[in-house]
Order: sequence, then structure tokens, then C-alpha cells
Amino acid sequence: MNRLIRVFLAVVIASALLLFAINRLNKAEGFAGDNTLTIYNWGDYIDDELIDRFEEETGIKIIYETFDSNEAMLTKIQQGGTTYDIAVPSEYMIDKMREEDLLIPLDHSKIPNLKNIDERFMDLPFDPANKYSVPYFWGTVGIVYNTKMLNDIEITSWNDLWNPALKNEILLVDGAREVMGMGLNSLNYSLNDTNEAHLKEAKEKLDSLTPNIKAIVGDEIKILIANEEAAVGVVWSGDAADMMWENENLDYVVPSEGSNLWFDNMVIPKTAKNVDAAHQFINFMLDPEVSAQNTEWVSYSTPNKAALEFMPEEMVEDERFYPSPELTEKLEVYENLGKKNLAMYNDFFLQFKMHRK
Ligand code: SPD
Repeated sequence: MNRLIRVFLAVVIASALLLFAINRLNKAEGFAGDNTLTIYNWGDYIDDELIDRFEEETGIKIIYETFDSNEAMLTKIQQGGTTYDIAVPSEYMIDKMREEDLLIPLDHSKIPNLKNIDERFMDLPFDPANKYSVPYFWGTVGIVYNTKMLNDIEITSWNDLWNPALKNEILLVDGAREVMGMGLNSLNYSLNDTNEAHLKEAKEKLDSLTPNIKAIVGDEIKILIANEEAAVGVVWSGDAADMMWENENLDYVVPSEGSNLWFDNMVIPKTAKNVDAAHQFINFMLDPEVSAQNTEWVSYSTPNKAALEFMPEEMVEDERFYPSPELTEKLEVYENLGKKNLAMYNDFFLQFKMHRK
């Protein structure tokens, strides 16, 4: 073989090896141009079968990661070094992310299924005209309780939780706004109160609940309460619905002093590498039958009006999880209180957690 042919072959082999290496790297890290979609969602918040179906239908590979609080999600995205194409924050966090220029405006022409969303959940104050976000699930914060374990103890209000008969029986969801909100609501303060003295009072009121608190937990709250490891839980409504499918002794109430109405929406963060696929995925999730399947699996309340007809009647007609607009109007939506005030909520929540140790 003459020298020229040897050099030519070496160049061809080296190029092939280089292309192979680049391809592997793209697959592993979700680089631009790669046919992957990276989703960052709450735990237990999608039917895995739908991920498989989307992959099969589109040829797009999904990389899926979960978080357990809005704050954890924000920190991860702020830190950089991630390539999330989709995230699912709640309302006040969407406002904050928009303010911090962390979101990409949506192209509504690529989301025709947006027409399926109930108007009631569109154009809300945290995202006028749904410029950055599309409704995924919604719900309330309330109390799930085991009627069999509690005998005659009635639970209708936040203040009922301070009953000494509930010693070591309460599990709390691990959320700063939720737990501080419970303290604030029990004192008839707003969930968006920014008066430091009120927040301190709420924290001290929570401290006095310590003997009744068994633990502050994440998604495992569902198994613990369904298995009757505790009689009472302060939870998001959909988790209560899920537990109630598992255990018929459970009931759910939105406390009489008031509570939180929340909305989790899909957004495309600026970290996105595959904006087209992100729009494709959002549109897929808004298909009525897909949304109905997801809702039945997740147990949270769907904002997708067209999906309701594909769901069991007993689910859609359950006013505990699909409260009327009259009732939801009485509830408070968390506002983006600004960096300083949100930090104050987190600090008091942390102090409360430390107090329990
Ligand atoms: N396991 C999924 C939980 C999702 C709940 N999101 C509620 C956010 C309320 N701010």
C-alpha cells in the first residue's frame, strides 16, 4: 500500500471514531441537536406508560428527573449545568422564574391542544395570557384523616390539629409555604402575609404542635397514611385522593379557616436544548385521552376540560377534589413574595424543623 493510501485510510478511520465518540457524548449528555428531551417534574407526577408512548410515537428519548419542592427545583435551575427542557413549577415560582428571566416564551401555535384547558385555569395572574406556562394539575392543601383511628374526633379546621388526643399522630408535607401557611391560617392570617411578627407567631404556634407531629415527610406520606402508620396528614389534595383509593377509612377536608389553592404548570426553562420537542411533549400531555390517563394515575385534579369525559364519574364529581368555583374563590393562591420574604418563610420553616429535633 503506498503512503498516500495509508494516510487516507488513517484519516477515514479517525473521522469515523470521532463521529462515534461525539454521538455517544450527545446521547449521554443531551447536547443540542440530540433527539432527547429532559424533563424535571415532581415525584409521582406522571404515568410512566405515557413517557414510553411519547418515545414510541416521536422517536424522542426522554430523560426524567424529579424534585420534591419548588425551592429545590429553582436552586437546581439557577445553579446552571442542567439541560432541562421542561419543568413543572407552581404558580408563585413561575412568577419568580419569569422575573429572573429563567423561562422561554411558549409558541402557542405549536400547542393546539391548549384549547382543551378549562378557561378557568388560563390567563391567571401569575402568568398573563399563559405566555410561559401551561396548566398541568391543580389542587388544594388540606387534612387527610383516618375516621377509624380517630373514633369520634372530628376534624374540620386547622386548629383541630392541636387536640392533645392527636399526640404523635400527624404527618406534615415537607413544604415551607404549606407548613408556615397552616400556622398562619390557624391564626387567621393570610398565606401571603409578610409581617415578620406574624410569621414568628405562626412559627411559635407550630412549635406548640410538636407533641402531635410524628414526622415531616415527602412522597412517602402516601404509603404511611394509607398503611395507618399515622391517623392524620397535612397534604396536597391529590395525594389525599391517592391514599383514599388505597384505604377506605380515609377522608379529606379543606380546613374552615381557609387554605391554599395551587396550580402546577409546565414551562420551558432557558436551560432547554430541545425547544421543539418540549412543545411537542406539552401538546401530547394536553391530549384529552392522554390527560385522562395521566390524571387517573396521578390522582390530582386536571385542568383539562376535554379530559373529564374520559374519566370515571365518581372521580370528576368528587367535590373534595373538584371543588366548585364558589369554594375555590375563598381559597388563597400563593403569591411571589419576593426574595427577602420567601427567604423569611424558609428560615422560619427551618427553625421549626430544628425545634422538633
Ligand atoms: N407528588 C406530586 C406532588 C405535586 C404537588 N404539587 C403541589 C405544589 C403546591 N404548591
